[in-house]
Amino acid sequence: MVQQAEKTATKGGRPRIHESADELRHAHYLMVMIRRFEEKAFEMYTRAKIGGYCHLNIGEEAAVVGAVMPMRENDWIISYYREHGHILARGTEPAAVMAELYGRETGVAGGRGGSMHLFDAERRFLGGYGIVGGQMPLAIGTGLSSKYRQTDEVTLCFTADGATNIGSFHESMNMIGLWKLPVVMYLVNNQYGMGMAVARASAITDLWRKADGYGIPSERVDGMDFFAVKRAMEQARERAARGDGPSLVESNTYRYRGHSVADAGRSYRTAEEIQEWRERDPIGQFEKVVLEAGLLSEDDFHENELAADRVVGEAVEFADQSPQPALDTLYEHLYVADS
Ligand SMILES: Cc1ncc(C[n+]2csc(CCOP(=O)(O)OP(=O)(O)O)c2C)c(N)n1
Ligand SMILES: [Mg+2]
Repeated sequence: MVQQAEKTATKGGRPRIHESADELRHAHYLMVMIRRFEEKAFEMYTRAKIGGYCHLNIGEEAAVVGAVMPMRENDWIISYYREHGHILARGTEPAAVMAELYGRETGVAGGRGGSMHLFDAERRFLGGYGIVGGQMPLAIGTGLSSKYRQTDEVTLCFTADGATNIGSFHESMNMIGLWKLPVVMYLVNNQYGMGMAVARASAITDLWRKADGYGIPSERVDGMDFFAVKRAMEQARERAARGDGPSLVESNTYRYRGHSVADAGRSYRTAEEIQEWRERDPIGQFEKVVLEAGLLSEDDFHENELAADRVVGEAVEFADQSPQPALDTLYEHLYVADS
């Protein structure tokens, strides 16, 4: 029980900043760029440039960048369908991501995948999955492979609050815990699965405690605080890399927009609730802390905003000018059995 009580405490206080000015500038740039990218994706969806599904990370920028930044080049990242920011934080070209949303030949998946199936093998970003929970069993595979080959590679597996109620979460956690795989299960709790509040869908609302059943250490962090997320993820990564096994980090955050661009997001939550979370905006908080510490200036932030606008503008131009996949490539990349 003592262990339980300790674990219940959300990490209090402001974690000390150990990043260099360049690292902070980069973190800020990524968060701002992701927000601008997502705002643009929304706009382009409403202009019918983007079709299919489209789930945005607006509001989740600290939860995303703080989790991806500590990962090394040879680590694996597996995600779900709300992953535009995840792949952008990994360093994939925004133009190739936007082109994928447009379904163009130049997209990261040749225009075949779209918003929910972003992929970048070179950066070990293994998707992008539309089936809730479908990504988690894959982390058993990468984790087992990394351990078997005696590497110090770690798998960062994104999951989310709604997905913790699905069977594959529990089956994956069991195998990851049993085999002590080098996996960091990262749970983005944005308070809703579509229109379903956590408390209406999950028997317990301390989601990090679901790891207890599998002997996996876990904690909850403030997902609106870049530094809280990054500290927890650094530790979790380190733990896995040195062979001490998996962990689960729950990040409490919020999506400002609806579940997907087709959902106005108002019917199941109040304007006051949205406003309360907006007041703890991850980019605003980051700027305040870093300014107060005298590590970056307003000019630095402004430069990043201009750079993000430019890059996102260029991404849209690139996607607009890119060709559709050629008709005679329709059967490429498919498993089709000859009859
Ligand atoms: C197996 C399965 N069941 C249902 C759905 C429909 N669905 C898509 S997203 C979603 C909610 C998942 O919420 P959460 O895991 O919290 O992720 P979030 O969208 O909030 O990031 C549901 C039920 C699906 N895609 N797959
Ligand atoms: Mg959710």
